[in-house]
Formats: sequence, C-alpha cells, structure tokens
Amino acid sequence: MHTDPKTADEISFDDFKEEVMNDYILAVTSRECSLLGRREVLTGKAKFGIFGDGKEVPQLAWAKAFKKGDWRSGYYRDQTFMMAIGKLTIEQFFAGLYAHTDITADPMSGGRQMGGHFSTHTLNDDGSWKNLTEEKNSSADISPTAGQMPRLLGLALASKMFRNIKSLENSSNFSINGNEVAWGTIGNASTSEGLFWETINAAGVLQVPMVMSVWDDEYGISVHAKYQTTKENISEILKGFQRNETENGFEIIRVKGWDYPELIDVYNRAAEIARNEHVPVLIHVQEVTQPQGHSTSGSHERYKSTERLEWESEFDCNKKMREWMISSGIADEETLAEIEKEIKKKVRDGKKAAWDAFLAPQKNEQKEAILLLNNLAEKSANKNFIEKLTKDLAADKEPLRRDILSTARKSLRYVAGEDFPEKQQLLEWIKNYYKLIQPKYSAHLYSEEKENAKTIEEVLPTYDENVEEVDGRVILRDNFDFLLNKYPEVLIFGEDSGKIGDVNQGLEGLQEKYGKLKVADSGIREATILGQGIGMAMRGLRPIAEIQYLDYILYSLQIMSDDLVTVRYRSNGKQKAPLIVRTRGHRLEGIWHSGSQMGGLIHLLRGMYILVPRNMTKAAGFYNTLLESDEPALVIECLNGYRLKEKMPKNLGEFKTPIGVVETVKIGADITLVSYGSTLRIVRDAAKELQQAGIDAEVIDVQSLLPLDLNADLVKSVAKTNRLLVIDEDVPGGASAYILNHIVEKQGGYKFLDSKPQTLAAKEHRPAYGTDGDYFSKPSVEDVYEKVYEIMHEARPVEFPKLR
Ligand SMILES: Cc1ncc(C[n+]2csc(CCOP(=O)(O)OP(=O)(O)O)c2C)c(N)n1
Ligand SMILES: [Mg+2]
Repeated sequence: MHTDPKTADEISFDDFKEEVMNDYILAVTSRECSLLGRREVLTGKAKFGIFGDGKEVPQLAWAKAFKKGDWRSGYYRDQTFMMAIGKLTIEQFFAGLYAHTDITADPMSGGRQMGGHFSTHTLNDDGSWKNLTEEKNSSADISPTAGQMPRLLGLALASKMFRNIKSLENSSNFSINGNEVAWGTIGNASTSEGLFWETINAAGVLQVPMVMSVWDDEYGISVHAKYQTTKENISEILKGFQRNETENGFEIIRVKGWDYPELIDVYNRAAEIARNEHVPVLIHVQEVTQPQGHSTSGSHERYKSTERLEWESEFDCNKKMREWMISSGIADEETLAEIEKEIKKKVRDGKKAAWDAFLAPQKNEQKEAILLLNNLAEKSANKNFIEKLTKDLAADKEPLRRDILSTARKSLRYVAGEDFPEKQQLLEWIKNYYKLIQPKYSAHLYSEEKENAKTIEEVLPTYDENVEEVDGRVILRDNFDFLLNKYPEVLIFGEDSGKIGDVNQGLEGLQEKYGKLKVADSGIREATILGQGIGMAMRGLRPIAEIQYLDYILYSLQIMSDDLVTVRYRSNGKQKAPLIVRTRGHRLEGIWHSGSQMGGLIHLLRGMYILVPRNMTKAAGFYNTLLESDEPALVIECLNGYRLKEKMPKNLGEFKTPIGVVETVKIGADITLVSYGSTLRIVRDAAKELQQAGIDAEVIDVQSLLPLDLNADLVKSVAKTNRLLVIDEDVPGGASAYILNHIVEKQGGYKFLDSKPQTLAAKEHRPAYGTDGDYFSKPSVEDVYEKVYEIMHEARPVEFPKLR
C-alpha cells in the first residue's frame, strides 16, 4: 500500500501524541502503584503507606520543565515526578515500601525512610561528589511538614552564588553558570507552618531561582482549608509578594491540577522565569484530589462530604487527562483500556519481584540459622525446647531478620551452663550476623569516608619569638580572612555578619574584601539561615552559617535536628551537607544571653560535631580542621572571649584543633576536674586557689562534646587521681551528666574511683541578669573550690579539716 510521506506537522503531531501517551502510561503506572501499595500495608507486608495519587498529572508537567542540574526539595506526594525523571521504578517503589535495606533495591534510602520519601544520589560509592550538573537531583525528604522549605532556599541560593561569584567559575561539577532551578513542593495545609512563610519571604528578598508548587487538595489529613489558610487560598493571601515593574518579588501563577496542557505551559513558563531571571515563582496548583485519602492511617470518608467525594472522583486528574486525550484525538477508548490492563499487570509483576527480592536474603539467613539451631538442639539437654523454637522459625514463610535473630538468641537461654562446639558456632554466627546486618540500620550517622573530621590530625599554632597579644576576635578575623582566600567555596552569612563583620567583629572588613555574597548579612530568620546553609552545602559549597547567639539557636534547632544531622543517615550515605554552624554562647548575663543548653544540643544533634573551644585560637583551629573534612559541625565560641588577649599565631589557616581530643591544661595528682568553654577559666582559677590549700587538681578541657574523648584520655586521668568532678554551666543532668556517664560507664572509670564521682552544674533556671545573676545561677570559683575541698576532706579529713 502506498502512503504519502508525512508532513512536518504530522510528524510533530505524532511525536506529541507519543509524548502524551508516555505521560499517560506513567500517570496510570504511578496510580496503580499507589493502589497496590495501600493494599500491601493493609495486608501487613509494609508498615505505612502514603502515596502520590491525585497529584500525577501536575508532576508530569513539572518533570518536563526539570532539567539536569536542577534540584527538588519536596514531600511525600512526589512519586510520579520521581518516576518521570527516571529515578524511581515500580520495583524500587515497592522495595522502599518493604524497607529493603539494599541501596540498589531501594535507592531512596536503603530501607531507612518510609515510602514516599525520595532522594537521588549525589555521592559516588567512594563518597566523592558526582557531577551534579549531569544529574537530576532530589534532596532527601524529611517528614516534618514544611521541613523541606529552609533547605530549598539554600538549594536555590547556590545557583545565585555560582552565577555571580567570580571565584566559583570553575565549579563545573556543581553548576553551569547558576542555571539550576530548585523546585519545592508542599501540601496546602503545610503552608500554615512558619517555615513556609519564613522561606517565602527570604526567597523574595534574595531573589533566587526557586519554583514552589503547592498541591492544594483543600485538606491536611482531615482538617479543611478553612482552618488552615486565611481566605482558604494561599495564592490569594500571597498576592503582596507578586513582583511588579518597580519592585522585586515572586511570580505567582494559578493552575488547575487536572488541566494537562495548561500545566505544561505553566511549568515551562515558571522554569524560564526562575532559570533566566533568578526570580522565585509560586505555582498554586488548585483542584487537586486525594483519591485514597491521606495515608493508610485512616479513610477519608470519615471527614469528606459526599459532594466532595463525588467531585474528587469526577475531577481526578488521571481521568480528566484520559478524557482530554480521547476528545482531542490522541487515543481512543479501546487503546487506553488495553494499555491500562497491561499496566496493571506490570505493576503487579514489579511488586512481586520486589517482594521476592526483599525476602531472598532473609530466607537464606533463615536456613543458616535453622541448620545451626538443629545442631544446637542435638547436643543440648533442652533439645525439645530448642526444637520447638526452631520449628516455629522454619514455619515462617516470610521471615524478618528480627524473627531469625530473636529465635537464635532465645535458644541460647536453653544452653546456659552447657558448652560444646555447636554452641560456639551459633554464638559466632550471631556475632557475625550483627556485624553484617547492624550497619544496614546504623551506618553513616557520621562520615565514614577518608575526609572524615576525626582523622584530621592536630597542627599546633606557631608563634613568633616576640609574639603580639591581641584580642581573641582578631585571631578569628584574620583566620577567616585566610580561609575565605584559600577556599573559593566558603561563604559566611548571618545576622550582622556582613557590613559590620558580626556583632563581635570576628569578620571585620571581610565583606569589603570578599563582596556582599561571600560575606553576607541575612534577615532575622534562624531556621532559614540554617536551611540556606544545608542547601548550599548539598551543592558543593562550604557555607558557614552564623547563629548570632547560642540562646537563639532554638529557632533553628528543629532544622538542625530533623534535617542537617540526618542528611547522611537518611540517604544511607548517598548525600551530605558539610555545613559549619558558627555561634557564640556561655556566661554572658541574662536569661537569653548566657545560654548553655548543651545537654539539649548534644542529645538532639547526633550526626554533627559539637565543639566548645575555650578560646579563639582553639575556635579558629576547629574551622581549619572542619574545612578539610566533609562533615557538619556546630562551633560555639565563648561569648566573653572576644576581647580577651591571646597570642597571635603565625600559621593562620593552618593550625588545626583536633576533633574529639581532650586537652589537659593543668597536670595534677589529687582529683580530675573536667570542664569546657567559658567555665574552664573558672575551673582553672579555682584549681590555682586549691593548689594553695595543698590540693593538686588535674584540669582537663574536653574541647569537643560530640564526639567526646575518642582516645579515652579522661579515664586515664581518673585512673591516676581516683577522683572525678565534672563542671559545666548547663542545667543539672545536662552535658555534665553526659560526660560523667562517658567516663564512669563507657570508659570504665568506676573501677578507679575512691570517691563518689560528681557533677557541678548551674541552677535549673536560666541565668538571671547581671553579675550577681551569674554568680547565683552558675558555678563560681568558690563553688568549684568548695566542692573539690569537700571531696578531699571526705577522703583525707586530717589533711583537709572541715571547711564549714
Ligand atoms: C510538623 C508536623 N506536624 C504534623 C505532621 C503529621 N502530618 C503529616 S501529613 C499532614 C498533613 C499535611 O497536609 P498537606 O500539607 O495539605 O499535604 P497533603 O497530605 O494534603 O498532600 C500532617 C498533619 C507532620 N508530618 N509534621
Ligand atoms: Mg492537602
């Protein structure tokens, strides 16, 4: 049969049809995954399900505008987008749902995160950066609603830095002229969170290439928009942010979530504005549905009206897209029905393959354990009991590792007191099993790569013979100067960090020297200062985010705890954010100006380092160490130390304070006094006075609370003095108790103690204002003196008669 050659228009219509068809296939595939996924939870194979049904079509449009090098910071509804950018297959989707611990099976997190938490790999297997301009990037999701916002700001701001800072021109693995757009997504209800507003405002101020999509299904779980959003309309109330001819701001666009062609147009337009002009865009995607309700934790029939449910089924975006395809001649009913049938089968097959792959290693491990358990039973006097346990394990067709290990461990109870090789074999197997399996759940809290900060060796400061004594802040300033010069990727920002060079002038003159982007003032917005740092650190920059006072770190603590310190852990070592947070605290005067909430911080921030240098040389040394490593850290400078005199080191930028290493600042024989930060000065003064009374105290500065004393030097001191007092200015039971626990329990210090180990902390309340407020709130020289004297009196009453 003869056919005429096709015209260009026909070809392009064919291409267009094919593209639409491929999109529809993805939309239906994603929906089918949601439907089957929910069933997997209800039958117990998966723990929790939260899916992207109802948001498929807008995400297809978004994926078209999303280019290599771009970034996503989103939430749990974005599965269709992830599929559309080629980063999530059907099998991977189900592997995530089952918590498959193999990172190749579940590339989102290797089983660490619930389904619906997406990410891509920015690091190679050896921990080095990939060329991120060649990747479609998704920062690893977190669960707190709007928690994705602060990081989004940083991801977008990085493009601005790459485009406008000349010294970053050679960062070709991270950016091509700052052309990358950072795309955010959020649910309508989560825009009620302060983090949303703080980020929107900051993005408007900073004019960053950020496109923010709000998926608006009118609900936040069961709570309707009328309880969430003024006027029930987020784009309406954001109108003041709209840019105009004379003022910068946002481009704000509204679009319906079921209108496929319009969505494509909107997303392309948004990308162009953000990419070319570096102007933030907000897309309010309205009339979105949620066909299966919020998640597997409940059904939406309980809170949506019949009318709403009917409307949702009529305006289901996949259904609307299908109708549009038929009415515009792209496909007919029959073809679509056939395709849909095929997809159902494909998803079912993918699900089964994922489940089989999830179970396969565990079934092998089950077999290994059963073999050893049978051998154990044969030799044991309690054969019958062990056989019963083994039989139950063997009957389990879908064994979890918990079941295997729990059976093996329980069986050991029946052979207590018995000894034969088969028992040793089982013990050995359990030990190896832990060695093999535990890292799947615990690895990558900190860096395990060669750049990890703990391996960086100390370099001592060197001094000229006639060394000058200067204010501590000058050492910091000159050291930062050196670092800004040495590392083009270093950026410092915070409240008052720019023009005046921070409130204590540790950055004096550096903005003038390095420009307004590299040393920048930021608004009063601690959470997004942190997020700004996280996002930029994820993109290969080395931000130093300044939180003006330790007391105000609480505003950013949630983001540090939920986002920063979990980046490496939650991505199973596939992403990192080596952000340095700089702040100042301790022993100034007043409820909000002398904070020392160290206990809270060390417990909430596992995953980053917490460093408490006692002076500015030590602090500068920490910055030098950290910039050679690839890990996040919090450095708390002593607020009352900027004007104290220190010797000016010669080797600025080069001397390094080691991480996790304590320093003995006074050698002594009678008692070990452990402290840190500003309190250390008080302890040293007390130690001098104690010396006059004949008490020879050893004083140790821990320097680093996380990690603490990697070389176990503290216990060595206790082994020598046999007495221990830990002093700090935190509340009782705070960081001092943590240090005590470390020495007495972890390092086995209890064996060496001749006196009760004790802590001396501040009062339970925050410090009252004024010099006397400090004296009556925090440990003083007299407090330390008397406490130590009491201990020595109890031990050697004749030598040290009762003081009072
Ligand atoms: C800080 C925080 N509070 C509460 C929750 C529990 N929660 C999870 S999703 C959700 C509703 C979010 O609604 P919306 O932003 O509209 O997104 P949708 O699920 O409707 O797409 C809530 C309250 C949470 N994850 N984080
Ligand atoms: Mg919602």
